[in-house]
Amino acid sequence: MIARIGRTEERIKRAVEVTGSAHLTLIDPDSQEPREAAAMAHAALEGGTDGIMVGGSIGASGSCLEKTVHAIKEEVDLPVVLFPSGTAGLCPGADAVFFMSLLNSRSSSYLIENQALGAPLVHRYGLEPIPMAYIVVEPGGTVGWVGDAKMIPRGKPELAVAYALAGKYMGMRLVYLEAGSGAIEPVPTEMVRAVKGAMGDVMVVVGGGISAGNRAADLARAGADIIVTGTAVERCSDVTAFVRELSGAIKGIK
Ligand code: 1GP
Repeated sequence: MIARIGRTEERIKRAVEVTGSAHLTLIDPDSQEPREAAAMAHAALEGGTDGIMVGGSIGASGSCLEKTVHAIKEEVDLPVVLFPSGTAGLCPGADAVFFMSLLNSRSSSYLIENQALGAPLVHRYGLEPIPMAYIVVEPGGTVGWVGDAKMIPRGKPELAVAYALAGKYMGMRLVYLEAGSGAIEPVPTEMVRAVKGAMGDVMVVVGGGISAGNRAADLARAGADIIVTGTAVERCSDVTAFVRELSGAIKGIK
């Protein structure tokens, strides 16, 4: 039997097809109380975000994770996708999980071991697994350090293309170019352009350090299908206005 694309992946894909690029809001459950996270998700929905990712490199686990997912699901009718840094980042109640392998990690733990240990939980919790190649680019931030990544140099788009193609050939339907949460500079546009050029139908997700609409627009124009913002949403004073600026800047640009 041929594996079918699940409902949540279909919803995200549809958002990309309709407007050219989609926006996902990343919420770290360790950064605020569950009800504040739900309020943030609500404000992001009003601003035009297409889905909520829940995860973080440190502390995004246990009851704080589960309560946050529950509160967000109660509050908004948006796809809620887990973005785990390991098995502890899994919990019931979300719609889906980005089932990722950090392809440029030096550690088998982030390449396959967490995935093997987490797979039975994904099954038990009824989460929709969305297969994704995760590639960390300099500076890489906390996730680069925690994930023991051999980071892709910013001036070497061909290395990012090589890893992304490997992910595509292994059947991953999304590739995520990650500069690290709070990065000073997002992934370079030339790298995004080169990766999207090689990816075809595979959706290219870009995150890390995207702090303004013009930056998001440059990345979307270069080929990013999905723009992820976390830190800037957390720090802004008006989530709805900020997400509206970002999603307005990327939608319809391609
Ligand atoms: C981190 O790519 C995400 O994994 C989002 O990064 O927090 O910098 O928006 P920011």
